[in-house]
Amino acid sequence: RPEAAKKIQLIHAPFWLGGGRAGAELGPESIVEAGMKRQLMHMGLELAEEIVVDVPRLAAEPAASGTKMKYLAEVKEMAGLLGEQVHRAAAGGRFPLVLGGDHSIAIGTLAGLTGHRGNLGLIWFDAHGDLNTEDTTPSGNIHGMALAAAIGRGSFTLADIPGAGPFIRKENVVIIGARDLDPGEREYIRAEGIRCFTMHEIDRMGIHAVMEQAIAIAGDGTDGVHVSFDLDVLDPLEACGVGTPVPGGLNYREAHYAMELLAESGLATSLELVEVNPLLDPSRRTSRLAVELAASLLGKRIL
Ligand code: NNH
Ligand code: MN
Ligand code: MN
Ligand code: MN
Repeated sequence: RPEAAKKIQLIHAPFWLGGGRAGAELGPESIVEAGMKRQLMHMGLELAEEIVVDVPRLAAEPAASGTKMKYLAEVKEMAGLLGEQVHRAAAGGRFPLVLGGDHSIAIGTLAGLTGHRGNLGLIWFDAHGDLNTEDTTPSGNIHGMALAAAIGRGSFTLADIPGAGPFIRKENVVIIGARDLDPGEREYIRAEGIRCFTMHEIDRMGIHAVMEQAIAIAGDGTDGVHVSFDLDVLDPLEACGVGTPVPGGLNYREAHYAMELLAESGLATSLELVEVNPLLDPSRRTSRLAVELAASLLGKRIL
């Protein structure tokens, strides 16, 4: 079990420019409306006053800045502002629970976390690899480059964000649930030996064995583990409210069981939930799932 009930710091990062599809900026509010605060308080967790980061919300067409990376200036500004809040929360002993926003917000979250912890492990739940660079991106969307930035691959990295600490060591990174990797990402994963449990490995080994290995890898010699949870890791039949759905993802129980094992491990020191786009899911089921998964990671048990 996680050590004695920690204080949770909810941080909203209402940002969509990294994913290039409007609606992701409505994710944080939608997740709170779906009952995040009620749920956490019901579990006896203490909540710090929630923070809404004043991210750049509107922008003209991406500036022709001599880069293929769309909205790079806005992403940098967002990451600096978010990182500051995440660092403050972590340094204050609170558990940062960051609500996105598209996955580029992870660059801000990780800037803040690495500013506080020198040796962070990272578990990346995602249908995608998010390991593209300016040179390999098929879309120019920076959410597809967030993990690359975290480990120092490419021309835009954590080092470009004021206050960021060291890159995450590749040896302590795990990707879980991948099923849509771009050619440059596959090549990089193979060449560098990035630990990537694709849906194929999950089918073969089962989610229990995958999570045991993932926890061992992310926890090996690290002083904290961040869980970056892209809701598109779930099967679109469970969670249709994401910008880039890919068939064949985690089912409801696999995802919950993964969170429950993380809770048992007591290893996770922060969580972010990203890519929820309520415009694509009038039922708001995806937002409710985000609440339930956070609860499971934070120690909610069936019995
Ligand atoms: N790999 C594609 C890209 O880089 C899609 C990324 N989309 C995501 N990533 N939602 O998690 O553009
Ligand atoms: Mn992602
Ligand atoms: Mn510090
Ligand atoms: Mn994804």
